[in-house]
Amino acid sequence: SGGSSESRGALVVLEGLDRSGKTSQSSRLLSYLEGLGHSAELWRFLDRSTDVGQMISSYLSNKSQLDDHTIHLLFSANHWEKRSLMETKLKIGTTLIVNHYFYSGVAFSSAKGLGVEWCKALEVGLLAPDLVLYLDIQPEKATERGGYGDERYEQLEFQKKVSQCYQIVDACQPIEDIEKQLFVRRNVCIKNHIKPRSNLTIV
Ligand code: NYM
Repeated sequence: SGGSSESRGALVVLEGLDRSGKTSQSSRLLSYLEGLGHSAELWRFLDRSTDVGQMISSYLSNKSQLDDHTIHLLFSANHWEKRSLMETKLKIGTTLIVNHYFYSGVAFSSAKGLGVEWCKALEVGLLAPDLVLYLDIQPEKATERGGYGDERYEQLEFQKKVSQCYQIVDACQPIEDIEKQLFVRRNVCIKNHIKPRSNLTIV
């Protein structure tokens, strides 16, 4: 039965700042799954193989200038243009391990000051992951890992902002501060009717 939760592949997302180790871990995960005889593929966003991906790539390498909203729309379009292939693969039983997804879309764009709700709205309707693995690294530590390249977002000050926008709650803060942050997030979830997932669901 095509889309049943038993036969479909899983959508596994690795998230985290640049140089958090997503690529290394996802290729290890891929080998592991293949070793167990699973059908699995490694994907990444941004996906530079498409026309939209090329536009984003040229923006990131400072070859073109784009307004912040416009680049967010392009990143979102890059997720959307892969949606149907993603769904097809999952339905035929292929597990997808995906580096960066709309969480990065929202985190990187809201770090520039765009409204979180505006950023999120464009991603509603994409396929919801079954599992999100967030690789937590301090931005300062990430720069020590061989340094960044020359892409636009690969700068310490910006990565610090992005890391706050991923909304990971630091459990070492005062108890009232943690509660306050969880309260906001919980209410966002309730408002958006987030439910437990079994079959393929959409955001
Ligand atoms: N990025 C990635 C975004 O700003 N928005 C998105 O929606 C996604 C998927 O693009 N610094 C950022 C994160 C990276 C950059 O990704 C390029 P890659 O595949 O790590 O080179």
